[in-house]
Amino acid sequence: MPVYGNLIGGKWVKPASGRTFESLDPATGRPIGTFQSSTEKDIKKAVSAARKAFPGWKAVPAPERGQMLFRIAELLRKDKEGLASLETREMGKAINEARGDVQEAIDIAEYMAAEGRRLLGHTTPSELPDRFCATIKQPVGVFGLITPWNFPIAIPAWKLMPALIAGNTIVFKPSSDSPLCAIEFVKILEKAGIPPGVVNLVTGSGRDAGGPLVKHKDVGGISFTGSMETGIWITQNAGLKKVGLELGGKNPIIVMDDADLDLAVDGVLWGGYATTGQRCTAASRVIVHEKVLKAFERKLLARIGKLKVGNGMDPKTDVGPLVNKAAVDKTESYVKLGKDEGARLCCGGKRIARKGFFFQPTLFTNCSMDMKICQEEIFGPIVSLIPVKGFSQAIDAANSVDYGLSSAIYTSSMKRAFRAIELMDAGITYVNSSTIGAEVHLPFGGTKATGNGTREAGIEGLNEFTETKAVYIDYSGRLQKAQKIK
Ligand code: TXE
Repeated sequence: MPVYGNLIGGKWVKPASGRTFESLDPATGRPIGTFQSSTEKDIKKAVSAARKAFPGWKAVPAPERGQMLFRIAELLRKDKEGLASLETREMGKAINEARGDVQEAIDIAEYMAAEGRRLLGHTTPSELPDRFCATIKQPVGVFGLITPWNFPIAIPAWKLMPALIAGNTIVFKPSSDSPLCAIEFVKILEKAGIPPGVVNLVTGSGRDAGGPLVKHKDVGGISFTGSMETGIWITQNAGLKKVGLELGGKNPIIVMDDADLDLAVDGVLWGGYATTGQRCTAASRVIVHEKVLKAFERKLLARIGKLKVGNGMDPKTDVGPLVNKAAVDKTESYVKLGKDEGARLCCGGKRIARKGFFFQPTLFTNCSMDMKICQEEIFGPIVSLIPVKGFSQAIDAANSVDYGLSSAIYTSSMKRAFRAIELMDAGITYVNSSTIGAEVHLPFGGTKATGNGTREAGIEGLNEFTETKAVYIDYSGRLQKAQKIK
């Protein structure tokens, strides 16, 4: 079994604890590698290496940093197939989707590389004569990145690329369910010429490695994607650091009575069961106009019956395994809860008796918004159908959860589409398209419990990783006082 180290100050090293853990292939339950169970001591070393590297990296002109990001994109492109296969082996998603994950990393690397020639501030007039006013973007310093396993290359790339182009140095703590993807990704950054100490990688548990990173006084910011519980813990323990949080969703698709039902079925299948429902943007609630409920349910059931569940490496697989046994247990517990709450189980509902962590694509109907299966993030292949009487009830149902990440409406009415864009309380709204499929040049993030207002990707994605400095240059040659002070 290969044993992998941490990357600290440009060297691959073993942790102070001497302890290790294994990452499993969720399709077989077999281990694919042994990784370091790091602790506070390792985090301290990594932060110190990142601190040492910071002045040098900040001094590299941003366009030159951009050249390195372009090289990263090129290397990712060359190794796309290898990385996608690794991803499927380590976290289970269907190979075609894994390719999409690597593509997203390529896209964000190129997008942020080009930012090296922009990183725009703005100029603005002064209230005084002979005074020039502008803003510039500056790096924060050492940034801690804490990531989940569901997009084990794209999410780290979404954080690393803007952090690097802005001139920050990094300590990256990936999920213990996808450490090998993180390691192979970081090796590509090394190959592209990112100097030693600029990106450090420390594997280990959330408590023993993630916690000390969040609390470290020399870390200027934390960017986190994961569960709401951990996100809340981070805000309570990060002190005055800059914190960016992306904490998932309970994303609705509204299907109106004037919708193209076949198109809506395509959207629900893709949004609800792709990545085995383990996307923060997964369409876990489908709010259907009662007039078309029966027809929609029938069409959807027929298509769910055709989904092929299996090892993600098989190109015919639609639905891969869940990430680990805990995820299977959690999904199963929500099936029981749904039945107890009075929802009608239309199909699925059971773990699949074979090696690995497989669960049947599951559909509940007759659901209501007060049910826990309609309120809580399950992160498994469960979709709930919620009947409504009309548009305003549909909007109320869509908005009546704690989260506000993605949302969608299927309708042929322009008026309803624009109303929904206005009224759905979410960071993202799709019209006649599913809740998943974000593009890297648009901002990604949500309202309410989905986060703390930060956005990733797009131009807005740079704000999380930069400080904005206001600059005043007086060329009058005399003391000038603002606010009309004589
Ligand atoms: O998340 P955690 P898990 C949701 C989803 C899923 C559930 C649990 O509902 O079923 O969370 O998944 C690190 N200090 N999402 O257990 O625990 C941890 O090591 C610092 C939604 O994977 O939040 C990992 O690197 N770090 C989601 C990362 O946080 C800590 C994606 C995420 O782990 C820490 C994933 C601590 N105290 C899960 N505790 C989305 N938004 O897409 C844990 N970590």
